[in-house]
Amino acid sequence: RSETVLSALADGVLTLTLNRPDKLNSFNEDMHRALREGIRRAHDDSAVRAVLLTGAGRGFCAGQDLGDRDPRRGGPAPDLGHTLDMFYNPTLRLIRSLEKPVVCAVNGVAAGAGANIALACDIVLAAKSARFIQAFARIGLIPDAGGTWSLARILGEPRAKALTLTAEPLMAEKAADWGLIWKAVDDADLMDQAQALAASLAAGPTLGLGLTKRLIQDAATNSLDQQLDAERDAQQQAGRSADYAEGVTAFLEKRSARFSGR
Ligand code: T3D
Repeated sequence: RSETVLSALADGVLTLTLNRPDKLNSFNEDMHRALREGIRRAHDDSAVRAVLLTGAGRGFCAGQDLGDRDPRRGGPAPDLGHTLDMFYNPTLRLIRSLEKPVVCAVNGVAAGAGANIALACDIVLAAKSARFIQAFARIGLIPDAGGTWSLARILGEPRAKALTLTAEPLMAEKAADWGLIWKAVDDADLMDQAQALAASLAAGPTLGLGLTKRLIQDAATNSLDQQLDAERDAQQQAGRSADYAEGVTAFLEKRSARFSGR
């Protein structure tokens, strides 16, 4: 049986490649489990200092494998709330709670939950030919995998509603113009740029980067007072790290810092 998620660790970067290219890397249960295991490993393994998520073949991810939801097979209607609880939501939470940077290289179409998993990552690069499709309305579902949350938050209601109610594709360059992703890059350059970015993050001050990620995420729901307190606590922690001492020493010695991630 072929692996549904390829996993490779090099230079502190754990690369997770969704690997059901014949189905545009849509999710079956096996791929759900494999992706979740991959991100759990990133939580648990201190050798992992950044994650790079991408897809094999011409697509990034087409969301749920609809072949596994064929109503023509009969039987009761599927319990989709349960599958969100079992599969999509834990993965989303693992990505957001990982105190290490997650780079997503969207190599091709990202549809349904596939689009929204990409948007949950910390820095998203997309090939110019890639498109993001909130495909749910085409099949009578609502945008899940955090889509209503991230789209409303990043784009505001007018664009979030238009994208989700029409299911119109959004090309990568426009997604970047709208601030939904970090960058759209030439297709041929995508993986080089994404790998270089992930490698430079993995060589960074991991503890400080993890705290920064959490602060930015928490800012949306914190008051300024709460956020100032959270910054104080995080800076207290960062100030005790070996990487802070190294960063300042390297500056004073006019050389590049060699961060250990601690
Ligand atoms: O169920 C739950 O647990 C609830 C959670 C739901 C989360 C969701 O993600 S719901 C949304 C599910 N996804 C979709 O509705 C997208 C379906 N796919 C498409 O609309 C199109 O495939 C794309 C717009 C993504 C790409 O179009 P195109 O023309 O580039 O490719 P294609 O020819 O449609 O697809 C290529 C192959 O992949 C094709 O197989 P074939 O004919 O070559 O054997 C196609 O059937 C297969 N494929 C693409 N998406 C899926 C899929 N097979 C199963 N499930 C898919 N989602």
